[in-house]
Amino acid sequence: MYKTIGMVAHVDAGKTTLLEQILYHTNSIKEAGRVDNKNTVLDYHTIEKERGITIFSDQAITTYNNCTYQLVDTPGHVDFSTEMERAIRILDYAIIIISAVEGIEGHTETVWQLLRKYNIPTMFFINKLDRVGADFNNTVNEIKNTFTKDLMVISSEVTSENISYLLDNPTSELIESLADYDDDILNKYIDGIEVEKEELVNTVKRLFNDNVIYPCLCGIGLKGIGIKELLRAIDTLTISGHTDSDDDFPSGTVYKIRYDNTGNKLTFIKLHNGSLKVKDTVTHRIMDNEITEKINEIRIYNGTKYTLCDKACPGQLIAVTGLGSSYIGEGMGDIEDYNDFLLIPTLKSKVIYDSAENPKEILKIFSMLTEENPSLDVLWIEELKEIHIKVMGTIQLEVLTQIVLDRFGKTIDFGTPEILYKETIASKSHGFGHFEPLKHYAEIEFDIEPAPRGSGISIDSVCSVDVLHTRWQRLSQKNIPDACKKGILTGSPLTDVKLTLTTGKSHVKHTSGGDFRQATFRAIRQGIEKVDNILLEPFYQFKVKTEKHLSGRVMTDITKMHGSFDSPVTMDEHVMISGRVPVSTAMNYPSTLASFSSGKGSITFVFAGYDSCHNTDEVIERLGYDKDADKDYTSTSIFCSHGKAYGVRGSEINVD
Ligand SMILES: Nc1nc2c(ncn2[C@@H]2O[C@H](COP(=O)(O)OP(=O)(O)OP(=O)(O)O)[C@@H](O)[C@H]2O)c(=O)[nH]1
Ligand SMILES: [Mg+2]
Repeated sequence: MYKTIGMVAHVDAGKTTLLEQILYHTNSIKEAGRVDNKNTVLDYHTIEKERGITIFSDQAITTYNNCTYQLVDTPGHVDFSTEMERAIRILDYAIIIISAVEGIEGHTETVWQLLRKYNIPTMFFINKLDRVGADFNNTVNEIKNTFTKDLMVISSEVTSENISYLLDNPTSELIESLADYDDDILNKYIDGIEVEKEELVNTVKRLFNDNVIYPCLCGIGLKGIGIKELLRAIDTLTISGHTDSDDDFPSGTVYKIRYDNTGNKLTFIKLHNGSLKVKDTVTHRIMDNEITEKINEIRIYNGTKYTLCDKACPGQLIAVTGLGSSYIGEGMGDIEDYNDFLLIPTLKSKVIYDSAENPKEILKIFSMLTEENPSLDVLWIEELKEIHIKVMGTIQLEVLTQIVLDRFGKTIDFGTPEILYKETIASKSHGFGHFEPLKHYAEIEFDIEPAPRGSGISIDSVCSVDVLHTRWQRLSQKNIPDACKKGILTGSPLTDVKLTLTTGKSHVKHTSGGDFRQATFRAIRQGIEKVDNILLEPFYQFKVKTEKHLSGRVMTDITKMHGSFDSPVTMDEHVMISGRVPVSTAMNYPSTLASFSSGKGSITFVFAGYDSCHNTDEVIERLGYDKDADKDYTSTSIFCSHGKAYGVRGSEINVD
């Protein structure tokens, strides 16, 4: 039986430390290492040891009560949150760790949203009870007020070093809380009948697995206090949702890609069903093609070490060699691919390298890094001969510089990160595209409508298959994401639009696959050129905590940054101000705040989607995109007359 459990939280909450203690308490390691001593099972990369933070999501394995636990550590730093989101998607359960001193910090809110989006049963562990200022009750209340009223405290602090496990010694408070969710317990509670321990545990287990309640435990990760209780909760409240039968057809998800030092590609797969053996084949579906490859090795990773195995079972996390065409988010068997990540970079940066370097070599390195972290989305800009990548923040750039030096022996740098803008349309339009150079033919039309903020691009068709064959419709629709990569204001990607294929034409003899790509690009361009477009910029949801007397200064600053805020909340000598602010103006505010508050003020950011840009004209002028000079994204349709092709500009075409 395999269960995958992830540690998630804000940076420094104690995830890696807690995971190390679980390994120690389940006899997987003889001594518990410490992050500060750089000797933990995870955080083994040099770069993680040097910085004292987790950067890569890695796994360790332990057994407890006849069950194999695959423990996944995730980075807490915002700059590495795409790595965290990829890990979250393969978890059976999550443990959110919250420091009893700092309480809920910004990034943990993002983590909570992701866990709810992906429906992952979640426990809380209130940590660092040993530190001055630790307040268990306060933290419980904060979780209830911020995240969920359905928190169920199942271990409590007797003294900071002595934890009571409430599923053994239930308090009347616990029974009363559970009675809100279960009629049997309610009746027993009303009639004063004792609830049997088994019923109690089973009820908590059912409600937890159904994502109805969230058990909460506490302790001191660093000193191994509260770990026994946490293990008991994990053991009794979690189930292995995977079938034990390995007769089923294998299905799984690729959740991680890594290249080892010898350039060997490792494909990390969570196997959901069936079994996978060495020499089995895997078929990748890439565009319209199928590529079949053979598995050479199956590795079971435990920290930096791995063992080889011949056969993997359902629920297992494995790394295989031999698959050159695998990609993150790939579904195997009857599992669909996914690439709908919630966390996306808001910045882009140019790779700067020595002119003596071959750009192709550098591009190859970043293509490999993009395979490992698709959010980098490396882009080669042919006109400028530049390599661009997308990033979450400046720490990520520092780490990438070091990775490229350590792994590939190349010294590189990055240009100042710039905001990644997006564009959308202000009103409904209709686009027409015709592509008919000699011996080619495709025509396509779309209704193009604005869609809600954050909804991205959605695609539909109302065109009958008698008018345009499914094959051509599919081909056209498949090219929409590429066609939407550039808007007309700044050449930034188009988003928040609904495209409905209304009609189209093909030619029995002359239409080839690429023709519908050409017609689709032209139709979308023609449609968006007819209406007003809106420039969008990324926003942060922010939370500032500072001394009361500085609240005026903070609010003035937020206004100057074109942000908005809710009424400040006062707590003792402090004030909390939350609101929304453009990433572009707030990017450097943490250091400004640290300086005028003498290090006592703090600010946390959570990505809050895209909205209308506060300085559209300035950005359009600065980016200087000339839509009419962009040959790849033109609204000009190509017609043919008497064997001669000629272009008609989009503005001269009137089809509604
Ligand atoms: N006092 C005290 N310190 C703790 C406790 N747990 C962890 N720490 C310390 O907190 C710091 C951060 O611990 P980590 O385990 O690296 O935290 P993390 O959540 O893995 O951090 P990231 O991976 O960077 O997100 C280290 O200095 C730990 O020694 C605890 O229970 N009490
Ligand atoms: Mg860590």
